[in-house]
Amino acid sequence: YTNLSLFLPDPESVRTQYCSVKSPILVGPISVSFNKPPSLRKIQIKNPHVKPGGKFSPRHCFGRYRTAIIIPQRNRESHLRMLLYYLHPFLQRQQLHYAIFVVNQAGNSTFNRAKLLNIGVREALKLDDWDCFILHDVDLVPENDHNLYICDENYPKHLASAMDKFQYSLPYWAYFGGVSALTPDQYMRINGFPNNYWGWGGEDDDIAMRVHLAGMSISRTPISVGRYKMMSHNRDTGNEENGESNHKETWRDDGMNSLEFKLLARIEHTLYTNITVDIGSPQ
Ligand code: UDH
Repeated sequence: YTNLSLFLPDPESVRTQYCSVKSPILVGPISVSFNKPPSLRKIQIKNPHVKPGGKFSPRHCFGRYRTAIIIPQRNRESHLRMLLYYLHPFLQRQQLHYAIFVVNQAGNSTFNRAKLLNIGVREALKLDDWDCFILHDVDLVPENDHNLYICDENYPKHLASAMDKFQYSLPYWAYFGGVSALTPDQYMRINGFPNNYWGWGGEDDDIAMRVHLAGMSISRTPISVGRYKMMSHNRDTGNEENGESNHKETWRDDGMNSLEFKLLARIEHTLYTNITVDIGSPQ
């Protein structure tokens, strides 16, 4: 899947040096409002330098950081459009070399967020040698572009530290849901995410537990910038509460080393790479 065009010089770009460590074009707080979701065409027009598959490299300097955004998704197309509308300009202002991958669960069996994220990581690695994976819920939009979508080299990082849904603070101290950032090395050290968490709730706590069991801590974006607005939604059908406790004893056997799925399609749309998978159903 390696797309050579990503590495060939863009004839319009003039790049002689690396981008600065801190992007000079950040704006800080962003006003986010969820009116009618824009069409993909409109988003495309506003982001003319995004390449097929949702790939981007800064045009006037070499991006220092290579970031893959991975979004698990089923039946949330309007949320996806709204997120893409805000996320592409946000990532471009951060001067990242990035691509957006949407992992779509086919069929109607119970939703499995964590397994879709594992698949996103595996598929993203076929394209590039990423420095960082951002695991991103489809309904959360960042409200401050100082919330950098790059990894902390020491520890997995939790980015969604202040969601409007939780009055812009953490719902509980160990919360690791919504949006997080791990380097490929950190992801493999925890054996990725559990594949057997079907339905709503709990898998993010299991992941936080894996981080600790693998001898790491969690770093966090300060709540002053880790602000997110959530698009309101009802509980999805096929994502019933699972009521499971954590699976800490199985983390070494259940994860990237046991991941199985059927790749049904991998398509480079104008604003993102869509990966459709059959992940089976709970045993
Ligand atoms: N998702 C879909 N389709 C579905 C279900 C979930 O796309 O049918 C994806 C989507 O990216 C969503 C994410 O999975 O943003 C999380 O599911 P959710 O939106 O139902 O979760 P919610 O926003 O969770 O309700 C936030 C609070 C978690 C509480 C912490 C428990 N440990």
